[in-house]
Amino acid sequence: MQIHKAQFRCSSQRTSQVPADALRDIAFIGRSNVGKSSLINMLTGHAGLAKVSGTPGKTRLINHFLIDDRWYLVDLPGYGYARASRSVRNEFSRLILDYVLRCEKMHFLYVLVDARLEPQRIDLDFFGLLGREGVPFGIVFTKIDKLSAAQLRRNLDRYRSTLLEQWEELPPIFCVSSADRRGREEILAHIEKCLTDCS
Ligand SMILES: Nc1nc2c(ncn2[C@@H]2O[C@H](COP(=O)(O)OP(=O)(O)OP(=O)(O)O)[C@@H](O)[C@H]2O)c(=O)[nH]1
Ligand SMILES: [Mg+2]
Repeated sequence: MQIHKAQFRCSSQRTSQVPADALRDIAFIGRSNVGKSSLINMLTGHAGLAKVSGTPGKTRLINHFLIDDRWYLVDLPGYGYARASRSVRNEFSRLILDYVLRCEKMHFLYVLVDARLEPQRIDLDFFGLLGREGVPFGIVFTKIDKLSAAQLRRNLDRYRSTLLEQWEELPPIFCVSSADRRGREEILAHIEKCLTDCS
């Protein structure tokens, strides 16, 4: 799939404010600073579309980008930003959970994890929740340009074994770098499949 047109549509503070049309959302979520906004810019080929920052907690709202007048790519706030105050953290979690678990537009969720890190409790718990709630999701390992091929293989093996302690079947797994654009075609092909499978 190619993306020809990507337009910022709106930022929502709550699920009731998301676009009311019938177009489907493909959303990106993950811990703060994992590279959600960078990946959205890389996939769309628009460098400044989603705001990227070295400071965690940059994306605070549900951002909808209309793609080729056909579907929405959604940038969500990061979870688990330890330095945010408790009330801000709670507000983020409420916003995220309400959207992810209850919004009918939400069609497929890519959960991003930093390929350099060992499996983090907060991500594993989140996968568990998605599984229990029946939310369709995939895992995207980010920033793979910061690892050698051998390190990446080792980290992926470790991650898969951890997941297999709890899951009988693994969700779709992708590896990307927004720096060198690796993984772009695979994700775009998967999005296309998600959009056509259930149309
Ligand atoms: N080397 C490298 N750096 C990356 C990659 N993706 C993101 N970064 C850097 O990581 C930092 C965070 O990127 P963002 O895209 O803003 O992360 P985010 O997940 O949207 O962050 P929040 O909105 O704060 O939750 C920025 O400094 C990016 O330049 C990547 O694939 N490779
Ligand atoms: Mg962001």
